[in-house]
Amino acid sequence: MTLFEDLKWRGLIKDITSPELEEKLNKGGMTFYIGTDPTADSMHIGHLSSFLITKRLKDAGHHPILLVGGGTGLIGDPKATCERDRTPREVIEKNYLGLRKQVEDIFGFEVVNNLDWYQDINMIDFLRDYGKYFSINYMLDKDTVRKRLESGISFTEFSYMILQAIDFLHLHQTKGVDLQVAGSDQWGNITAGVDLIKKATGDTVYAFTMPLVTDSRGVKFGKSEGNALWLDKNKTSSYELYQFLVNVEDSMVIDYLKIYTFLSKEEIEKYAEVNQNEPHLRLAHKKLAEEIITFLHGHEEYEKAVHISESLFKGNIKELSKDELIDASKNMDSYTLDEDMNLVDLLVNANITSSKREAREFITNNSISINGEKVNDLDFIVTKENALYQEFTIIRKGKKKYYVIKHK
Ligand code: 545
Repeated sequence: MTLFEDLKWRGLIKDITSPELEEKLNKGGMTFYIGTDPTADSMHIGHLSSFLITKRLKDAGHHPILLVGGGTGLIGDPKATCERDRTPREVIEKNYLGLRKQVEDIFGFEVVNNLDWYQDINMIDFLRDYGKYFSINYMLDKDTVRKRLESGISFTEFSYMILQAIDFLHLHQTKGVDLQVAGSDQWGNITAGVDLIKKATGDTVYAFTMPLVTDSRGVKFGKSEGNALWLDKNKTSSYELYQFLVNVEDSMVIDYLKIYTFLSKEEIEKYAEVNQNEPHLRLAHKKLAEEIITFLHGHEEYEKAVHISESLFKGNIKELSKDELIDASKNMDSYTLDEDMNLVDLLVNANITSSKREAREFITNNSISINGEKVNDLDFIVTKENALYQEFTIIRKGKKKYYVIKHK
């Protein structure tokens, strides 16, 4: 398969500026860029799909440049719904540094900051040298802007597309960038750049966007969980990522292997077959988790996540190290205890059972384990000194449900 056929097969092409881009992509040798604004100091799993494209294109002989918008971050890309709050400069700066480090660590590609060239443009130059190329009708016609006319859009956010267009022009003129890639929400901003470059230099440049990745109900990938799934393992541990990935819908797991891994078509088709014939083995899910966690954090992090998952499944709490226990507990309902407490009272106070009667029932029929040991003594006292690392008591109810009791 050619690169373009591979991208199509993986469902990674939504919009494309012109058909001749297919041949240019297959030939290799284009310098391209993708940008991200510092709206947080880490990307989450929803952003990863579009950034993985940079490695796919690099592996096919193209040259990637990553842009972190230290300048555009100060302006704010208009959302379809409402005006963004103006983020304090020091927050943008902190997020910029976090994001820049993250993309450098994960991808290792050249990173640029558009604040570097904006700061040389004064207001008169901006209006004369760039504003002149943008008719108001053209700008009002962009989807995001049009949707915001009702609820209102500031001149600041209205102007955002001009900044992203200046980036494309600047990178085209200084680094020979002929291609910009992004998720589908960026189509208006990207075509503003394509059109500016045509008007200002006569050159033709290219772009393609990727579809938004969702689950079968249309919910953005990774958003179905309560908490965001960050690419920073100090925010979202490999174990939490593992739990999410091994539990994605069976109907979606093969699509996610296409989008989020570099497995070949043949390998993915093998996983599709086993996912069809022996879904209970969850081999496609485990492979998805292995590929993403290994790409992001290294294979030993994946092995640690598997170790935690297997220990919990077997109930062998005591074989977990302290930081494995901390990672495991992030997925558990928790309750803080500031004094030793009778188990029956604790089960009720921590909402593990709905009544004392139910608590006694669970204990009597051996459904409660404390730190991996079955407990059926109704007078059992949960104490800080018996806690793991004097800090955690792990309660298992039945086969699957875990709770962490944190001792003050
Ligand atoms: C700025 C200047 C440029 C080119 C691009 C930009 C950023 C662009 C934008 N992109 C999105 C973004 O999300 C916040 C990330 C939080 C860490 O806003 N105007 O910054 C997302 N982008 C990745 C994909 C995207 C897009 O980072 O393109 O579609 C999400 O998958 O929403 O010269």
